Amino acid sequence: MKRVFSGVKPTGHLTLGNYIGAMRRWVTVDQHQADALFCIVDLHALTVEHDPARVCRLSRQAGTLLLAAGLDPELCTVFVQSHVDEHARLSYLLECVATDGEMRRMIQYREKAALERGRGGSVRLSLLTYPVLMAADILAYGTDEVPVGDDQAQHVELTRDLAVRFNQRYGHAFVVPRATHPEVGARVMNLQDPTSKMGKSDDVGPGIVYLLDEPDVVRKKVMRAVTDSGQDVVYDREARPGVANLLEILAACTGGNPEGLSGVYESYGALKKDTAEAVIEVLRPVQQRHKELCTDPGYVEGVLRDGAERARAMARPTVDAAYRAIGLLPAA
Ligand code: AQP
Repeated sequence: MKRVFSGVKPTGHLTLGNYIGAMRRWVTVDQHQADALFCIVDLHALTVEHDPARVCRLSRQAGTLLLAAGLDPELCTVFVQSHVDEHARLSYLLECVATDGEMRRMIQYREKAALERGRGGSVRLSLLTYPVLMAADILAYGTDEVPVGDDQAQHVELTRDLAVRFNQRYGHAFVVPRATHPEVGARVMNLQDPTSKMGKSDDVGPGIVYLLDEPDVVRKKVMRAVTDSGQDVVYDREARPGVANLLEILAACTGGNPEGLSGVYESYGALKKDTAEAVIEVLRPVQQRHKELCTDPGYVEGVLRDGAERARAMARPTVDAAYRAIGLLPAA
């Protein structure tokens, strides 16, 4: 059975982008068809300025939401990255095969570093090395496939490069993974700025639909989505990014396709109304289950504890073998 690994970063409340771009596929496909691991990658949340109590709270919330979305601990492994030391152990080895130039070319690094500098802050070294830790997350488990949104494609490509390089230099230690992306909704855009990704830690709140937004809040955000001055509903990502984004969200929520749907609508208002209702319907069962799970925090904690134990057992042999391969003296 193929091995699948993916993760979510507790840097903010999870968004519709996280759900459509990644989580939904984890629930409907990956956990059924693969030996799948889903990780709350909390170490990654420390790469930008953070509030310790908030990261802790968001990690717990992410665990609850992953289960609320439908991940089943009987079918897959759900755990927190910092509970499994092998991620950090392997990350260091991979830093010894990655190069400084490679890291500085990463688009997400450049964007986030610019943002930090723009806010007058300094850039943490861990932001630069983040993709190496992500590579360790993936390679520690002998992962075959990494289901992610488009924004993570470059990081998975780097992971492949590092795996190949390590294997060539030190002998075969890692499976070379590949990224998989959803057909529709691989990049959900911000409703207020449809040329930027809907990111959970972005500042533009009204442009982001959070998984726990009440129906009225969703309606308000979608109805106020930026479109353009045209009248007709046309699917054109370049010329009409706002309308294209709404069509893609609607398609992802209803199982249609954006081009086909564009012919159905004669006004932006009708498109927005149907999109809002479709999003509300998709979020309804997740929110209901989330409410139930919040009454039983011990259950979520137990799932994460068992998950970490299983993950540790899977990662340790691979990481130990990599330590030996690179020339480190095994502990007696
Ligand atoms: N807007 C999006 N459209 C499609 N997929 C998305 N993903 C994130 N945003 C979108 C996918 O969700 C998974 C988990 O993402 P992450 O937690 O690793 O963080 P990220 O990719 O850096 O996305 P965020 O939400 O924008 O976080 P911040 O703002 O902290 O950077 C991934 O598979 C991702 O592709």
